[in-house]
Amino acid sequence: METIFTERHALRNAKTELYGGQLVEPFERPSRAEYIINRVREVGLGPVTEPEDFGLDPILAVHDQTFIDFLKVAWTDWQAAGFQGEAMPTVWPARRMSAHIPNHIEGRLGYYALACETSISEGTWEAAYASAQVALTGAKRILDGANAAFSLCRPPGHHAAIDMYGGYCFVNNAAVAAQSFLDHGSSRVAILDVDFHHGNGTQDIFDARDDVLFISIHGDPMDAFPHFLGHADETGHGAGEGYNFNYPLPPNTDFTTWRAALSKALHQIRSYAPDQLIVSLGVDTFETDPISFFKLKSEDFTTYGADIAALNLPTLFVMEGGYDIAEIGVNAVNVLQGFEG
Ligand code: SP5
Ligand code: ZN
Repeated sequence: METIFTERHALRNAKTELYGGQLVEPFERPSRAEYIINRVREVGLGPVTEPEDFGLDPILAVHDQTFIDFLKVAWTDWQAAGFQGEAMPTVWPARRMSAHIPNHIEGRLGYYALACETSISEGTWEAAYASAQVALTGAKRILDGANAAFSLCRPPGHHAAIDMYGGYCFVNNAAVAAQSFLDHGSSRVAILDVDFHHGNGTQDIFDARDDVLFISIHGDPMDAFPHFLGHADETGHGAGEGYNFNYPLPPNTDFTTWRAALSKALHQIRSYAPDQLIVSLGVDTFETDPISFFKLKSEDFTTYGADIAALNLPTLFVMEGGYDIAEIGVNAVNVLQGFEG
């Protein structure tokens, strides 16, 4: 399987994350991608290639222009305002407040943020743009006939909504890739999100549409980030009703329970008969992940990779989360090797 990767991911190198009332080194850090690419090379998964540049249009096909314009200038506007630390919001348009987009960067950060743990730092936009190109290049490989590809995206994307960033995500790489499949002639695309966290951004983008089936298996939002989306009763709206499925699972969920949810999801994907499958591949379901509460073991990733392969669909793997960095390469590549059989 080909891996698409660029060192430009390292342009996203924030110094701070707000965690437990302290500013800590971000869990989502450059070494994550280095461990994964090293493992890809160590096992000889296949060629590692650079992304092509498809420009902004495929990003704007799923995100609001004003939001993307904001991401481009957020860091320089923050610096121009004279702040010393990294950019993070302190105020939000909460219940019954105005929907005006403020002028000042502090107001705009609150308007476009869905969480404030994710600070915006120098190079964040450039890395997020490159990450989306990695996803688009993987999609192109599939359109050109590959049965699978691995887009080693960083920063991740599945929390990024039409006009919101957060959860370490800025541009929704999986959604950009899905839209690109549709814009190149596909009728239906399925997105299976196996990251520990609910893919709220992907759900938001395709909520009212029937040309993308979105299914997510994740920590119950009653107990886990992003807390405000991902319940089982969210099944889509309008034309999209019946094309969104969530499998929220409780603390300490083990692989047997997790795999039963996957089996239902795979059955739904098979019935939908998509032209392509995109897997939002987070390995923060691992038993020793520092911010998550599922109990998958390394060999379980291989097992479920094979389960996904049984669908026999052209499959694009898009990297999302995973924060036990020492094991992230083994776990992510186990899924890909399990898929390849
Ligand atoms: C892409 C991705 O995996 N994003 C995850 C973002 C989660 N950020 C908030 C983390 C808060 C974790 N709180 C867990 C407490 C554990 N004791
Ligand atoms: Zn996650």
